[in-house]
Amino acid sequence: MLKTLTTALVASVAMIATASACEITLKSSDTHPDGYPTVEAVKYMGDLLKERTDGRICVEVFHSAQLGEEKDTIEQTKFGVIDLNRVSTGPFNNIVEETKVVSLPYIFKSVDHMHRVVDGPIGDDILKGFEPEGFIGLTYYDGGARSFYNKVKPIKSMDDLKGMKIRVMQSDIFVDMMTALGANATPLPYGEVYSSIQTGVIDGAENNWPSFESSGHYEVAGNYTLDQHLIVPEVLVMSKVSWDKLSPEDQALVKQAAKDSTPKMRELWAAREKVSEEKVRAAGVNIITDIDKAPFMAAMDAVYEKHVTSDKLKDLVKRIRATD
Ligand code: GTR
Repeated sequence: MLKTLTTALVASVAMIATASACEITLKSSDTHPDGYPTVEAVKYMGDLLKERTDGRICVEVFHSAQLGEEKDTIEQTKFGVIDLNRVSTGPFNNIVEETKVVSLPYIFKSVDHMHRVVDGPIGDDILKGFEPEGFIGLTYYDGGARSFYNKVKPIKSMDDLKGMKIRVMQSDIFVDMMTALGANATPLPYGEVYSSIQTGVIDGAENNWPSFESSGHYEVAGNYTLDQHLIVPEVLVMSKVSWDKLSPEDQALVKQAAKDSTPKMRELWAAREKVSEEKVRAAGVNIITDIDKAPFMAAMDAVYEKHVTSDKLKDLVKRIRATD
């Protein structure tokens, strides 16, 4: 008994010592479960930061939406309640105008094209758009290509989508995208998708392989059509409130550690995409690959017309299209 108590005491003293070694602990949010590439990448960033500051600055990742759904955590980040947040650029569309361009359907020719854009000056210009809204855009992560899945029938053409209730991320662009495709858009938080499909509130949703798999959505939506209508990058942002509390030297260290976590994230992403695809296929999901993307692409003109109206966005779209 005494031995157990002593061991417990030693363990807790050790924990306090470790915890107190961090002068600053940055609280970070992620909707995905532990082990998911984005979660692991932010942990990696934290390891780099800890190492580079001799244990002075640490990062604590709250995965699995422990701090809330993306839209709510974005608000909390603005107010400095959450320091770091890893989210899709989608839920930022109605807040940071520049993020709209990377959420446009079929704007990128491929994931490689998206990398070339966000890794260069266009990506930097978009990140700058976060600051006036109370966020520091630190770096980009990958979100693969998003495709439709549903529990009703295999979608092989736009006709099949007609009238279907499809969940989208909470952004006007995605609502308009679904309308242009003839479906009924249902914007919902990510955490509500599984039960909404199960109970028939919606017929399906859309996402990449790792999200389709890790969320378990493939268990309730057995048809996955690889139309790849969206390649939406993800971002790691910091609250400007938290950022302003750091010295310029520490700000530079945070920024660098974030940037350095992107190649690691991409490596983890590539591996996870394969594993997730294997798991979904093994579960017997009907994967539809023979799909003509041209009509889907043509329908998107309406979305561009409605959303790419300011000179700023027109210029960004032009520059993205001029990037090889
Ligand atoms: C995932 C993305 C999440 C979240 C989710 C969604 O691909 O990584 O950040 O945006 O999609 O559909 O809500």
